Amino acid sequence: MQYLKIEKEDGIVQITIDREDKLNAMSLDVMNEFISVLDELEKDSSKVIIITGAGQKAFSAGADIEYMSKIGPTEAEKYAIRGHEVLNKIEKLEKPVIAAINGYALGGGCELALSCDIRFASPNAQLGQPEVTLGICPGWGGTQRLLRIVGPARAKDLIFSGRRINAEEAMSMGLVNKVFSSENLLSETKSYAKNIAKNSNYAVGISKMLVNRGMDTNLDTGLKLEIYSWSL
Ligand code: DAK
Repeated sequence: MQYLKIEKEDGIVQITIDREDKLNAMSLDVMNEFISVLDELEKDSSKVIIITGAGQKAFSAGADIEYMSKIGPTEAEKYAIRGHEVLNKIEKLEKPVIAAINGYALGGGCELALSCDIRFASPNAQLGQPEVTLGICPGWGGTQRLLRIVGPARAKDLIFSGRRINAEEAMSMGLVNKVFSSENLLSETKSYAKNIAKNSNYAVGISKMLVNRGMDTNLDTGLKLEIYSWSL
């Protein structure tokens, strides 16, 4: 791995996007490495995954603008699809994934955090979907996942304006679960992950699936899925 740093301890896996000089922007190489790691995590005995960014400044400043400005249509399509594959894999992974947002989480960086189950942030975090300011619309699920997490009015406010919000505002709208000081963000996230890891992997995984599926279905179907999960 060149761009992802992987640390494993007691069933907790920390994935750090390691491109500090580019504010952890996610190029195609970063996305390809994510696929390899997630493929492994689907099968191994790890219990909880934490995603964060290297350094003190950024979780991820988003898709790699420099890379996007240089590629043609074929690579652009590959890049777009890859991004969706990564975020879908995170969402569908039958293990909790926690984003530890230690600075900028913009565009694709915010969308990466949205695909996680829980979001913790440090006070210097800045979240936003600035794509419209670049003449594009969010492309890695921002319109859909943000909608489901904060509701249509807030999602439209953030997407139409492209404005950045701080950790406190993000928490007030349910976009961030909790704010920890920059020094404690990772240790608190790990200790939270360790508490989850004490529980049944199977039960936590099924619960994740049920909540996720429940957001996209009606109550009757969601309740039937819950009943069905007991007999699995
Ligand atoms: N990509 C590539 N490099 C980036 C970057 C990014 N997103 N963000 C920052 N960098 C690089 C800078 O170019 C700079 O590199 P050097 O010049 O030093 O080589 C280095 O990181 C440090 O950045 P700054 O010097 O700008 O640092 P500042 O503290 O002054 O500013 C900033 C921090 C976060 C405010 C600023 O860097 C910034 O505004 N960055 C861009 C943030 C942004 O707009 N992010 C959204 C990207 S668009 C789609 C799929 C996905 C997407 C769209 C479509 N389809 C499927 C169609 C996703 C789009 C996006 O994510």
